[in-house]
Amino acid sequence: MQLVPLRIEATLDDRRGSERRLTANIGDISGTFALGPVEVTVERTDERVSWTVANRGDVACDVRAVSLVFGVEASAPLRMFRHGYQSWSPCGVATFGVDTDPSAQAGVELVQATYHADQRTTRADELRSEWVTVVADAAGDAMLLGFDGGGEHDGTFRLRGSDQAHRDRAELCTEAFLGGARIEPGEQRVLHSVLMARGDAAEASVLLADWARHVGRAHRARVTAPFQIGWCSWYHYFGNITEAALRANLALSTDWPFELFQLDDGYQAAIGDWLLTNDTFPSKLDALAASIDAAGRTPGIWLAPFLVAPGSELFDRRPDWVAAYSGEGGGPLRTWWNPAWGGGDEGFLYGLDTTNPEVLAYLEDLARDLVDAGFQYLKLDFTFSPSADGVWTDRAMTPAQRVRAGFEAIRRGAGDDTFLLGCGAPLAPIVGLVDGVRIGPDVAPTWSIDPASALVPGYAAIEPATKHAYGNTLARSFMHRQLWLNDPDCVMLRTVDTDLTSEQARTWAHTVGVSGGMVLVSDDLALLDGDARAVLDEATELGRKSDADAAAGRPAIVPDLLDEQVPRRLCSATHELVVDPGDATSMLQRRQARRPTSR
Ligand code: 9PG
Repeated sequence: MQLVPLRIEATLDDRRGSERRLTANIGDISGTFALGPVEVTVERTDERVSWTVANRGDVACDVRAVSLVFGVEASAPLRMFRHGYQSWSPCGVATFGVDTDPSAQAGVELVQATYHADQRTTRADELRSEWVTVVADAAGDAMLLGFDGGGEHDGTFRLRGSDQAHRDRAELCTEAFLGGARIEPGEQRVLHSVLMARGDAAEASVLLADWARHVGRAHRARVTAPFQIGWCSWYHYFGNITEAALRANLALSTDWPFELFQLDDGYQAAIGDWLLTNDTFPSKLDALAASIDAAGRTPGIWLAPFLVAPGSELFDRRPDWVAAYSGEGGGPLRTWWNPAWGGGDEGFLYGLDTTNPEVLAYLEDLARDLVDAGFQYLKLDFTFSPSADGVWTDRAMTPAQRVRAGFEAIRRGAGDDTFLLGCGAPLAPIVGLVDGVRIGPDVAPTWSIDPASALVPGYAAIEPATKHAYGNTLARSFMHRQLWLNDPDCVMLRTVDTDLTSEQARTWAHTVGVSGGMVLVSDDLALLDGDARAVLDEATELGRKSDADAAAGRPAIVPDLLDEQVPRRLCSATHELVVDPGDATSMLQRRQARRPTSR
């Protein structure tokens, strides 16, 4: 497989909301290229493309994206490992010319803003991957391309047909996504380099682990927290959790090996009013944390720090703290929709403006207050919110910088010793700030759903289903302990109040175990018997071994990552799990030989 440099493209947002595309043809990739007012310099060595973008004009320029476009010389069919933008975005292999981007079916910007860096609909023939990708040809030659960071801007790889006449001839765009960030006259920005590595399609997950280790080291990934075992209130009680139910589970947890005890969504007075409890929680937060602490567990709490409900006290006090919609009519920027949360405006939630220093000070104080109340673990959810297109106070900041600024503020307030879990989180911008990251969609007390029943066409795989969490756990196993601790989402142990069979529950628990990721139980403990406990013990025993290997630089690998839409094999140093994703039957085998260690 060869990548032949063809063009540089720049997309500028003009003041009226339309795009302006500029192109420069290139022969030798290294050089300085003018695209209207924009100047791009590129330097390529064997394994790396370094580049910068500058504004050489005399007026400010809103740069949406800058891309290097390569022609792909390879034998068809081409396969692409699609890595998703945030925690819940589906990941897995797709075939060029066969599969499509979900946005091409949906065309719903609120949804696309949630699951992708660029919320605009892709071209019809396009496949995209965020931050990193592996492309493989028919001969099994594979190439990894990955940005060497993500704190300054997002990075998107787009595999698309070259033009109307040659749709089958593929081009690969490596795109620095700046989201319309304003670049002043004379200003130059260094872009994240693109790293390239070659290998065998069957070793894709080893290539990915090598990339993740490199990026993790370069950005001081937080990878030293102990192996996590805990309890989370969400997947049995959901929003109906009460203080009484929380306390009942705490009392029942005595004989369970939980270090963490985490309260999820349902305690808060409103989205945005995180320090106030609602009627179902008569105690204040500090009293709840004290009870958890007295039981010998680490108190954990959920919040969606960058969202605010129109009916909240926070919005009432500071309506000027939200970003604005840039389209006709303006108004507060809606970044999520969940009528169950209440709060007026038809269930829409607004996005706090993380480019406003006052908002950052509020986030820092909020995190400090939660830690002072006794919580040493914060689950930070729906954190994609600052990435949406809109009018933000500081127009120079990219979406990635807006996300990172919010996390930085929370880390400042929470201190170095608090475990931060990113959820619904854009992955690339938060390396070095979080200890753990949710790496897949929500589990549910059911294995799979009918894709035809999807709420949003094309986006079935984001809906809660244990199979969806399973797919991402395999696809992102390479990240564990290289970039953070992976949270595959909770094991589902109960055998009543569930559609999961005990074999499906066990398959999922074994998947979590072999992945080495965090092991969280989320059942009403009153429903669990000795068999459930045995499954948890199997998962934690598998998990501790796999986790220790990941910490030594060898996360679990997936030999069929580029062969199957939903992979079937997950291998730690000691075990191989083989799963039929159709019905979740599985086989767990002890491995004979240790696989070769990577670099
Ligand atoms: C609390 C929950 C739990 C859960 C989180 C998150 O795409 N969606 O519509 C969607 C809705 C909810 C959701 C994820 C995705 O769940 O992952 O663990 O904390 O919030 O509300």
